[in-house]
Amino acid sequence: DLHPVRRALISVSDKTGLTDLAKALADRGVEILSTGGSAKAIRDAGISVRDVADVTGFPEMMDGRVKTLHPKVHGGLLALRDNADHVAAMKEHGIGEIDLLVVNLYPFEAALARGAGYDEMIENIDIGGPAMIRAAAKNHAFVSTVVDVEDYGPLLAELDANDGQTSYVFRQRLAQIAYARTGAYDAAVSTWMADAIGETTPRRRVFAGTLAQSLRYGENPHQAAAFYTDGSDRPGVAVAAQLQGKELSYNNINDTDAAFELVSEFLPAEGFACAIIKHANPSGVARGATLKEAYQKAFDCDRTSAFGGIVALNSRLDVETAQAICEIFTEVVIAPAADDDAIEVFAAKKNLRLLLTPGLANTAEAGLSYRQVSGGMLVQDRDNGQMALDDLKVVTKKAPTEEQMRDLLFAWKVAKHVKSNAIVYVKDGATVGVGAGQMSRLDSALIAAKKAERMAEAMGLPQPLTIGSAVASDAFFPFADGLMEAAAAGATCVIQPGGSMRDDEVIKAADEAGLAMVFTGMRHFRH
Ligand code: 93A
Repeated sequence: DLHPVRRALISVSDKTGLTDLAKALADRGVEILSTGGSAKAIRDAGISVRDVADVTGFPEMMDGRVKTLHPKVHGGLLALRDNADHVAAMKEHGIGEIDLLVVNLYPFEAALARGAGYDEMIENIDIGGPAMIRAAAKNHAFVSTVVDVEDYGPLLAELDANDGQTSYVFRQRLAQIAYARTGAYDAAVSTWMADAIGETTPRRRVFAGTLAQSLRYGENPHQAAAFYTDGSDRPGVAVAAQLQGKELSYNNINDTDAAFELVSEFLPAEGFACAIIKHANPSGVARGATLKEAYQKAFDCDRTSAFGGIVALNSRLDVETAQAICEIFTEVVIAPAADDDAIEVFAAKKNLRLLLTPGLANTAEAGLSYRQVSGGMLVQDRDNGQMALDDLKVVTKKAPTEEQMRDLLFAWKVAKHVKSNAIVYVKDGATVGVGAGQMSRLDSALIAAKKAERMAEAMGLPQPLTIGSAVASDAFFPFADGLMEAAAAGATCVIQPGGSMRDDEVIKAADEAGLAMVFTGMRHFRH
């Protein structure tokens, strides 16, 4: 199953390592065919090369749109060398075998990343390249297909180990990589087009990413993992610049994403905000008159859980906040920007990663979210639901005061980012109890209140901060019990979607307990 490499076709946009590869191939007696720019670079390096145009008898034309789309190329890639008819056809039409294809495609993803216009994007859609890659990879029984600069070294090593030949297993592996590349490439084109024409429905979409990072392991050390980016320019962990600290782990990336999406709910124009995340749920979220105050209030919600957490900030990190963060062990800090002296404070903390993003994420922006299940993928619109004061409906005799309303909306925004069943108590612009991920809403209410009690004890407060708080529930209270638990914990106002069969019962219980309650009419499940 060894097959010799006698003739190679090289056509690359990314010229990295090109002349070294060409030289190494020429030194091994390989004849090189190549397209315009690649051929020029090879020739300029003093290496012998033949133009594809010379082979096909056709010049490259139409701005290069047609250069390798020719039977002399595709026949040479696709012909079965052990099939008499194929061999006869090659002979009859003067087609020479191509044993090695080295292609990297027009940089569509790079054009996307720099925000190129429609026409430029169109010109960056490679046609001839993927056609050759797919042809060569199909014929991996004989042909080696290299689509990644990273595989130049292994290719040469393979040739040297096998006296100028490649093994079947090696070609198979290259073919699998080749189809991953063409698949991801077309997925990027389709996804770009969907955005360009405003197609947001989850149907008829394709998903693929570009490998951004091989991770040391997944959620657990026995799981292998990698991080793929989808080329989106949405601010967040994927596009953030890491200023210091070791590589992010799988869990870090997941938690940092949760932290940043949450803090992005709070526009800097409306004040400083901070979210601290543990295991994808907030241990605390707060606003503050200063960023440091926001951090400290978020920290105070659950000082125990904040240890080893991920801190997301909605504003430029300043030195005072950096110093406060450094008082406990923190895994990651993500912010839109940072002052030089704040960066200096972190520099002493080698294990802390600082990520800077180009602004906050737009939480109202349309987009898709997907998750994998056994046998498939679930795709839906991103939860970009927004709630303004005017959208709220007061359902109790008592209406919330302006101050309560502010806390209710704050609690609602946080609840959107807490795993269901979510119960969030808020007081004075800070969470004071978060109940997450319980199978019963009542349990979430109980746990959040319990945690607030523990914090009050630890901080030497006369009573838990849930006394006089606002409470949010991500979905309706199916019964009055959860609501009554919140009232028992000291909540005085409630925000929830409403829509339960027993809404009347729940409203009546709220009135009897002297609570003010508003309905949002919108649910924020998050599982
Ligand atoms: O415009 S194309 O789709 N038409 C082609 O026939 C074709 N053949 C190769 N683009 C084509 N290519 C691409 O040109 C390759 O995939 C590679 O990215 C690029 C190399 O061009 P050059 O050697 O002129 O720099």
